[in-house]
Amino acid sequence: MSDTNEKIPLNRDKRMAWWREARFGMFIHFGLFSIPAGEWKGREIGSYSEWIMNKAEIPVAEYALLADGFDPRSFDADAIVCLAREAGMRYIVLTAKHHEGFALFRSRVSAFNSVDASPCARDLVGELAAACARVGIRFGLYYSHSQDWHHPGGAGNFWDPSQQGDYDAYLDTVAVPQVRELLGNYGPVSVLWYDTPRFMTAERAGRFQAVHAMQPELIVNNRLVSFDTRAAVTPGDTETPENFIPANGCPGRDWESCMTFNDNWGYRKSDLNWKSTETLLRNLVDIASKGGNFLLNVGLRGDGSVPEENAASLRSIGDWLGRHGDSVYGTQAGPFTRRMEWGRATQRLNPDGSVTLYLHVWQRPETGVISLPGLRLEPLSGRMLSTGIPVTAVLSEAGVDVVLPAKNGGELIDVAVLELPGIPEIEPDRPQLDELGRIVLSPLDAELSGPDDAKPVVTGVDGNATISNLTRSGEWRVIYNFEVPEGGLWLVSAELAIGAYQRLSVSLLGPHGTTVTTAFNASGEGMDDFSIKELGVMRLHPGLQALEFRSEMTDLRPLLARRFILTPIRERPAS
Ligand code: H79
Repeated sequence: MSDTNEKIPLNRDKRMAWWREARFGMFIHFGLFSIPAGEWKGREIGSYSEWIMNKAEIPVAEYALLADGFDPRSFDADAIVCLAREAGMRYIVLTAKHHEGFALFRSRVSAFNSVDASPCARDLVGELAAACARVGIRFGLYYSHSQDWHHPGGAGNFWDPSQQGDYDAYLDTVAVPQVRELLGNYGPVSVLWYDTPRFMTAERAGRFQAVHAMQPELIVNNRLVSFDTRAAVTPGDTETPENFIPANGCPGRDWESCMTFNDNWGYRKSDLNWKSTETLLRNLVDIASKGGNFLLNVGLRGDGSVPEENAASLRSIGDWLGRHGDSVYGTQAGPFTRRMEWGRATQRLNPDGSVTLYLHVWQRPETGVISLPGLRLEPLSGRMLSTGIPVTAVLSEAGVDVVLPAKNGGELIDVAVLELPGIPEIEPDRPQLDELGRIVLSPLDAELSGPDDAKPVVTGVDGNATISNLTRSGEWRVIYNFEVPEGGLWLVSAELAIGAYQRLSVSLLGPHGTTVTTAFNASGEGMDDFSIKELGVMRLHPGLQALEFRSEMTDLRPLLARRFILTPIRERPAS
């Protein structure tokens, strides 16, 4: 009886096995905030709808009255689980308690919960846990452990003095005991999703970690311990980039991009800015191509129902996954070092040593030929995943060229499958060096993303290739992946046409979606023609790097970008 001791958590690889296959999960935000749905006393309250108590500075006693009207009559756990399954999702994470402090489960340590404080007297955590168990979908819980705007001492409530109290006492009498209830009362819990770890020292985190042993298979995210110290203490099992996809994933770590369907986590009545099915599917594929999972959020309405727009979109994604699941579930990050304009790749290592390469084509070139740069291995065979139509792939000067059949009009993303005799070794990108030893990044090398109605686009060819439609700052992303031949200081300049008062920046991105270095430049007085602007100096390490270009505009001003040029600066040898 060696490894049957429940107190010993299974090692990470064993615990993560199902999660690494799963690729796609459903986040559910539900709480009292779902009732006002972004509006308080006839006034639209900005920022996230689930932050309404904070943003409208609603007193604790007044906010608690919402519980009297909490009536999730359309919360149907079986229907939600069924929808998640139809969408091809493999796990669900429900907000058991968000920052507002209201628990969606029976709690002995606080009556502020859906069973004791609301006439509905329902334990929604229990209902969803049971529904998940019935169909075998993994069940997970979000728990706001540090921020709690209701219980005295909980972090984050700056507006209501009646909520003041001792933070450690709050942890010991509310947060830790509630996590114990969640892990003890509902059968298997696969994921515990902490959030906003304000004030969470290693010692405080330890009080929660002691409880995790109740669920030996539990996967815990990286938000238990404060971000300054977590790397030293415990990084958690998963990185959790929020509302973005890191350019190079999170090398060496399991990771999951969580994302909103629109611009709120909680339901907001006025927010109809739903991402299109195509965007969501691209996100899923982009994330899979970098080895991560996609946790897509649904904000339930006040009555517990799923907005129809979300349900329809989820079913379309599931429909596509029904035909293309092989290219997503259980696959690994694609082998290519360079982003390719036509789409994204994933791969599967087969037991016999061969490799199946999946090419997700979301922008079919007019020629019908896509190239796989740096691939020096002749494919054994090729076919389209959903139709079986054969695909030819031939070695070219730069790698392998794949000749696609005509676009399948019925598919949002076509997938071509190549069988390779072994693991594809990708020749590293040659740095794009010009004759002066400078790295020149063309708009054609940029990875562009943004919301459907504000996506950067490239027009023109060669030296005139220009990134335009850079309108709403903070919403678009322009990222360059490139190889640095030599470490040291580099001057970053860019060929830009810019309007007045723009603050431009380039940031070197770290491995986990962090910013390592930033160089800034404030612009001239008026809109000008293209000219080379020096943005600043950065220290670059040799090897693959990702650079992000941004602007901070106060309003809509024109901005056009051409080449980015990195010039090595010779440092004086230290004397
Ligand atoms: O549950 C969702 C968010 O409510 C929660 N995490 C996701 C999964 C979250 N809490 N805080 N944050 C995310 C980031 C902090 C955002 C803030 Fe703000 C910026 C807090 C104050 C300024 C956004 C804008 C929230 C309030 C105003």
